[in-house]
Amino acid sequence: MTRGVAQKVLEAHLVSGTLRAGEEIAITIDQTLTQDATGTMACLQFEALELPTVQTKRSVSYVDHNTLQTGFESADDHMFLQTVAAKYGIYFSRPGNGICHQIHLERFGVPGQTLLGSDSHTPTGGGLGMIAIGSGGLDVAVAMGGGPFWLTMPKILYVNLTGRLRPWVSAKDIILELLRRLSVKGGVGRILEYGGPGVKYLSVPERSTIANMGAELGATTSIFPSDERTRAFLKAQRRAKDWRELKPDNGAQYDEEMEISLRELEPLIACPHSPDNVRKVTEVEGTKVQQVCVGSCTNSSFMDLMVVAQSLKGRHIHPGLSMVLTPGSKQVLQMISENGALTDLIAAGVRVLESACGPCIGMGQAPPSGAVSVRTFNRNFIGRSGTMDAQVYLSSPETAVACALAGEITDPRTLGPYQRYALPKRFSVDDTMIITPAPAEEAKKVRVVRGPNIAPLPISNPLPDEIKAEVLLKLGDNITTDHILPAGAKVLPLRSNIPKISEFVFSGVDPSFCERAKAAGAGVVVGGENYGHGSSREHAALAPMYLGIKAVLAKSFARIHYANLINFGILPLTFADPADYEKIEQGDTLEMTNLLKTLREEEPLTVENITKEVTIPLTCDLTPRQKEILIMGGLLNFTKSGHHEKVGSG
Ligand code: MIC
Ligand code: SF4
Repeated sequence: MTRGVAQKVLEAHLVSGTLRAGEEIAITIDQTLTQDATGTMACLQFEALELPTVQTKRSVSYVDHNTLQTGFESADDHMFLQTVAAKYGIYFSRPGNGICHQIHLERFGVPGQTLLGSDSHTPTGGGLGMIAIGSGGLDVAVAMGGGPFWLTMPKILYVNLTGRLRPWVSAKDIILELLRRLSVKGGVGRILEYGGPGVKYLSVPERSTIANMGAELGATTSIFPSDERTRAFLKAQRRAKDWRELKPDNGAQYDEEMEISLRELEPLIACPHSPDNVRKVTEVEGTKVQQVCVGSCTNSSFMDLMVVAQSLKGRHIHPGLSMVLTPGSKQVLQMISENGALTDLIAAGVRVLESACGPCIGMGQAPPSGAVSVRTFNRNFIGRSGTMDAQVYLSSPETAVACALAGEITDPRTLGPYQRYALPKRFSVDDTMIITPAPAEEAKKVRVVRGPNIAPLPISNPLPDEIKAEVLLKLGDNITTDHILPAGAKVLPLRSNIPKISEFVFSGVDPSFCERAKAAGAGVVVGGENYGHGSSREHAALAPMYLGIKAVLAKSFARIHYANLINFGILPLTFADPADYEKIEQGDTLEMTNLLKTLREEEPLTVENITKEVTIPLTCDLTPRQKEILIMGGLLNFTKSGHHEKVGSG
């Protein structure tokens, strides 16, 4: 049997099922990653499992999202995370050390291993040849406890890269081209495996930019082979011993294939308000720009920042705009400081912030009203920047710096000669901002510090046999988890406090939602296609659960959110006929009876619209394991009951 890279890594980790697209499989997890905005919940959940220590090869807890510390909340969360890490054998990356995905590449990722992270951009690790998957925090907590990760085996889409990029065209343009072709739904149920003659021209950070934004395609993950370029990267990080080769068999077979000719690509840009609204930069040239942001886990590597610094050297940003920079990690910041590039950036008028997510998650630097902001980030959902009517564009660092100099959207090819920055022979390695777990004896003595912002985990109840509830909200297609539960400087510090954060559920869509849900006591939400795409935040399931949401009815769901709904005992239901979406209005009362028997005996699922007097057939794609989780009221109850060992070969 001839296998590709993804199949090889999955096969080596398979503990249940067979690698046939559509089948439920379980894989062992070598490494986990959490970040502060999802990590406090994951840690509370891990504590609830009552295990003495993590069971993975390596678990790392990062602080990168909530570093603004506008009040005591986030600082308290950091203390909580640090002490939990010390107690349970988790590496702790301190605030200021940088963005989880960037650091994980630099210091921890290992080709051929599996990584599960409570952040949707965890697939960044695919640039190193890992099967790296984003999930809700509870799935990560279970993996930290040694449990396998369950997923539906995706189709494998082979992306054959041919030729070589031309000057001023970079890795970001490759993934923008994929988004242009496939859309934000195009990767759902797929792993993207990259290969072909073009791969050897891409360094690990470039590959990781592409793998990172596979999340925007809705893909389960993306993976590159591990080759000499991978070895060079690990060697430069002084981790040559972590390298192993990983390549597809000759004639490897894939479910689907496509080709991208790198030579033919031009600078691309995603226009407001979706990462797949991609145009050629030349098509939107001349649009005035008020803000340029460089950074985020997509484009904040040393090489990305060097392209920007070199282009700005001896020049100044346009007076009509503000430019901010968030380096990906302390390593990157230190290196641009050591080689003088930081001086060039500062001299050019760039506002340099700390190494963190920052403006990418709306933690500061909200653009002015109605402003155009060009960002090297990965998401431009409406309002995510902190300004509801801002027009956010996503581009490569090359395009961003061209815009910064001209004050308007500009094709970087106008900037003159281009020097693609080569991978340094040596990165500056200094792990002093990573706290290594203490020996078990010492760890036992650690007292976990819980500030007042850390509220206890809300309890989810077993599934009732009957649900009768009002449709509290009816929404359209492509609802993101940012719609369901926004982030930003006001809301993000409340991630450890479900009662408080639940007040913001759907606040950008319908500010009365929380109050109405509380008054109703129970409710249903109706959505269109690809409901819940974007961030992995399980709060987008947990907080609605807290408000009494019993079911979400949609035309289709995004993978991570679907799993999160199940994990917190909310029924994710799909219309058998998408046209039936029209048969429900906000305010209607829906009823489902005999649920337990229907689920267990695989009888046809229907929902009764009592208001409209119609019966609506539903499809049930739930696996036996997922049904059991729902019936028990969520994954925590299920795991604690020891069920995960019994149910599920699916
Ligand atoms: C994001 O980019 O939306 C985030 C913030 O990193 C999220 C995680 C979160 O909401 O905490 C993600 O991508 O999963
Ligand atoms: Fe942080 Fe932005 Fe990356 Fe999310 S997408 S992990 S907020 S940098």
